[in-house]
Amino acid sequence: MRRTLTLIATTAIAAGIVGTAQAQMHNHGAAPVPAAKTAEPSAGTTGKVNSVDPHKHVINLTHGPIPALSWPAMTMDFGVAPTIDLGAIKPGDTVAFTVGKDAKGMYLIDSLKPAK
Ligand SMILES: [Cu+2]
Repeated sequence: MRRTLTLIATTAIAAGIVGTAQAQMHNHGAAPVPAAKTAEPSAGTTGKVNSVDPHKHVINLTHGPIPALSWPAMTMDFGVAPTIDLGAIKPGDTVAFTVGKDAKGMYLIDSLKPAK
């Protein structure tokens, strides 16, 4: 029962994201990083896949808010860590993912798995 309710809630949230989120211009990658700052833990949420570019290793997601990063829900392109296989990811999939930073301090998806 608890699992069923969670599933319903998750589905409702996902539907809400699709219904309300709009593509936005933003520039997460350009945020200044204080030199003394230590590595942040990855922060995650779920999102719906809009497109996958396996050659550039980029996916476009409509994702939920990520409070740990102070990101609102939005639609955006994400670079994906080279260790992640994008072969099984298709437009329309709902995925759970976490966001970290690469060696240049750019945000990228560092874990990704199907979510229901
Ligand atoms: Cu974003």
